[in-house]
Amino acid sequence: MDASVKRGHDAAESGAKDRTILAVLGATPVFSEAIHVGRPNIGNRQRFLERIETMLDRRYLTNSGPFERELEQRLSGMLGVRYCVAMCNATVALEIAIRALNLSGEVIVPSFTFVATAHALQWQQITPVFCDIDPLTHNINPRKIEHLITPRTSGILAVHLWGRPCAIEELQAIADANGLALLFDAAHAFGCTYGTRKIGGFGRAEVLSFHATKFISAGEGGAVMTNDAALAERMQLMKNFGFAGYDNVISIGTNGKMNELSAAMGLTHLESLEEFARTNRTNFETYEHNLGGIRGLSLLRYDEENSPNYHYVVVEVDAREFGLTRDQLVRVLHAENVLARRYFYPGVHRMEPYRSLFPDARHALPETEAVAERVLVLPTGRGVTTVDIETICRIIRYAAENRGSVARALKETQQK
Ligand code: T4K
Repeated sequence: MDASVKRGHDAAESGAKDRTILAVLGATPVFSEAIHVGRPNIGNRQRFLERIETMLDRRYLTNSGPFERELEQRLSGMLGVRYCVAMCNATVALEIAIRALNLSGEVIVPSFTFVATAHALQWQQITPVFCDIDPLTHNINPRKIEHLITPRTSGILAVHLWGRPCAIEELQAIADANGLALLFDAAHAFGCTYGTRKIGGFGRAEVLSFHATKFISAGEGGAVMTNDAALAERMQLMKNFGFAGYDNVISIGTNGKMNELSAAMGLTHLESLEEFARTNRTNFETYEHNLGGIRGLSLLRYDEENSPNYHYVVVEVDAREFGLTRDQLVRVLHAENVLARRYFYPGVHRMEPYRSLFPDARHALPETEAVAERVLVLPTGRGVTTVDIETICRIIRYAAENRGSVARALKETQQK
């Protein structure tokens, strides 16, 4: 047994009443090594290494190589979407999709997302107009969109946060009624569905991420999925400087290509998708079982109907009920080497350049502000064991049971 895990066991068995059990109260951290959110899932090493050998043998490393094209075909087939344009990461994929869709002026977007969603707009002088979320789903609230539409609005960029699908039909109806393009940031939603239909085929296009921390990773990587042939063609051109053949540049472009190393990793990891999904699900269930009954702590649920990938384990801390704030709980966990993350705190509208550009944005985003204060993402994936998770849950339970002494200890260390 791994030493850090054994320590977790020992700590767990010595009982909840022991007030010195938590590192913030003076104990040794339960985990000797950091337990991360976002540790990459690693698939079959042998298959990956074989692909690398093939890549080296054929001396084809990038620029629409065989692995990149194979990945595009695999993704189109898997998701039932006509075209897939693989890219170097989801941020560039978003930028290219936005440009190829001719978005301009203003685009409505949630603020409760990773900053890349808004940056992809602002990067090309399009104003992100932040829309509040539904506190239950954490996704953009369709009922808050219409009053944000102005003559300058060209689109809606919605995010399937945590892999849970947006209210897609309502969003499409609003987009249609107002002549807006609907684009989805599906960075979290690979493998998920909206009812029986796979995420990837909705709106004008959907953008996937294959970053190291994602469900299926290519190290760095992304893709745009679309059923629109002309759009796909524009994006294929744009991701390769606008080249339509040797010496023939027919549009503005950039370098958005996925290299063969990443494509080889993406293909390999796709072969382990079922296994990764099973691990995520088991981890989620372990959290569910072990966090049950802690007042003021709620685990965000997934709807089986939407084939969740369970890639994010998200809890919400109600400070009044739990007895500690979310940030105090973060300090408790970090002291134990559990690097839980406050995604997506403090909300994009509170990050630069948006904070300076739109200093009053928060007034229209009460749910975003409240959720960003409550949410905590816990470690999962193949890098954590069931025992790790049980130990993390015990730490949280102890913290709740000893909230008074924990709060005092945290205050003292803050004052020092
Ligand atoms: N849209 C949405 C909704 C997104 O969430 C993202 C990315 C994007 C768009 C843009 O996609 P990409 O352009 O990245 O394809 C991480 C990821 O870097 C980012 O991809 C992801 N969302 C976001 C949710 O999380 P950070 O700043 O938290 O990354 P970092 O370096 O702190 O990594 C997280 C943890 O993972 C660390 O504690 C260490 C661990 N880790 C990380 C890497 C890279 C490892 O153990 N091994 C690794 O190789 O943003």
